[in-house]
Amino acid sequence: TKMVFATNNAHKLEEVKAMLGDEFALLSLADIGCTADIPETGATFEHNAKQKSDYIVEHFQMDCFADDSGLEIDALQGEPGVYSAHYSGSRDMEQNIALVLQKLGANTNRTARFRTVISLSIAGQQHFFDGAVEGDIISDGRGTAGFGYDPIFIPKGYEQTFAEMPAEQKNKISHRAIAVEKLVAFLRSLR
Ligand code: ITT
Repeated sequence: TKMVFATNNAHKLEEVKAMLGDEFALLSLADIGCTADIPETGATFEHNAKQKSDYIVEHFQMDCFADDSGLEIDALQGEPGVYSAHYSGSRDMEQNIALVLQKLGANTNRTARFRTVISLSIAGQQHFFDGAVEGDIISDGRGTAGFGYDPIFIPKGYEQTFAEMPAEQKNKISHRAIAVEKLVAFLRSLR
């Protein structure tokens, strides 16, 4: 049986498909003919992830999961956090990155983390899986791979930004990879 991955973000879909491989079949929102802009109005990743998976359960009655994620910067009291996708008021990532760098200015505290919460609804049951990766925000973006804030984030213990790494490497160590590993372990335990 196939699960819906409730995302409108093509990069997330591509990353998660690469992580799952052939073991679990996914349907995208396009595959099920869902064109809605699913509301996300909560103050936490958990709340927003569950809103997205609940929407699919309510309207399509299918097993599904959703990913809510973002970048938490310590010197900005955890912002952009749940506002990561439209921090500047627009979804334009050049503008969002520019705002983050402007707010950080010359602050020497550059520590941050990416967080993902996955909300899974399967057979009427609700489950959450999370992942985080610590790192530092640099002052000038580098690299063209990945998406979102990847050009300004260097994971701890590495020298390249997520946007400089090959996708296979980001997909081994990312916040999303950690959450998806937990999801996969759970799905295997159901078999
Ligand atoms: P869906 O809600 O449709 O899944 P979205 O892009 O709106 O897609 P979120 O609400 O979870 O997703 O917003 C997360 C934002 O955080 C995303 O748009 C990026 O700007 C950023 N982000 C999340 N994961 C990231 C990653 O792996 N690398 C870089 N930035 C990421």
